[in-house]
Amino acid sequence: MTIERSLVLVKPDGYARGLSGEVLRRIEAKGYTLVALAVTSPTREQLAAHYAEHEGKPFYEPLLEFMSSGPVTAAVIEGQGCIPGFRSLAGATNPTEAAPGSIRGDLGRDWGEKVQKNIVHGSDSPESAAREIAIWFPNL
Ligand code: RTP
Ligand code: MG
Repeated sequence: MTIERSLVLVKPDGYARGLSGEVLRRIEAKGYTLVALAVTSPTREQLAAHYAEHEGKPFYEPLLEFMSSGPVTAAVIEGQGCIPGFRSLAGATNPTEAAPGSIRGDLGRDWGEKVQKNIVHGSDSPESAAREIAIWFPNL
């Protein structure tokens, strides 16, 4: 059986608010393992590859601008079911709607900006995880 891996990002809003440790704490408290960890300032090329599925959508340019606005904490996590498991820890995309108890529900809010600043990213499928891990951790 292959153990599942997911790519997690603490986005620039979460990094700037000093929430990297809190996000990593919740991942470890859940029982997932950290297998790679880095603070990095992504290039436009990296972000375009990461968000290729959203190219052409109205929030695409604001999203790339936001994701370029400061460092991010990138992690690869591991554990049975960690892809849906971390999505569940993260909560709904819109922090206003995200359930209390989730990262976005507990720590996020609407800041009245063009793009939803929602603290974290998590891979949404095994295929996305493999693709995204190769973008952020090419040596893994
Ligand atoms: P993520 O990929 O970051 O884990 O979030 P997600 O799956 O919950 O959301 P997705 O639909 O993949 O969108 C990617 C990111 O784009 C921003 N977004 N803003 N209407 C908006 O303002 C809007 N829609 C999406 C969010 O930062 C979202 O996480
Ligand atoms: Mg997504």
